[in-house]
Amino acid sequence: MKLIYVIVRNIDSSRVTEGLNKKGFYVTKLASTGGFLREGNTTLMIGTDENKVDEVINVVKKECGPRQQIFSNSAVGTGEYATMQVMVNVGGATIFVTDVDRFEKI
Ligand code: 2BA
Repeated sequence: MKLIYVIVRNIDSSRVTEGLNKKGFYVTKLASTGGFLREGNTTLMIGTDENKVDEVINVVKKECGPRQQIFSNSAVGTGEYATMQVMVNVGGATIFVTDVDRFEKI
């Protein structure tokens, strides 16, 4: 058995959790904080068989893989409104796959 830790941005956590639940995976959500930015993120714990690890990673990729998004920002310049559109990178996840010595539900 494997225990997978998936660290995602808070806004992506519900989509990833729902995607995993729909495929029958059990998920525990932990509120976590990144040590570098000191911002809240979400750590998901998924216990599953070794042969299903790739399926979990594929769901994570599908629901929150790195992607680009157009971000519109309105600003007041010299008495006029200017709308600036920039492409920003969003999404992505950090994944750890660990061995589980023993798993019991009592
Ligand atoms: P990411 O590498 O995408 O990491 C996002 C979050 O995933 C991290 O939040 C941390 O909570 C977790 N994480 C990533 N790699 C980890 C690891 N090897 N062990 C344990 N947890 C890990 P933050 O620590 O707030 O980092 C946010 C972003 O800042 C990182 O995005 C990375 O782009 C940058 N970063 C983090 N640490 C850095 C460092 N020591 N030097 C330069 N940039 C760093």
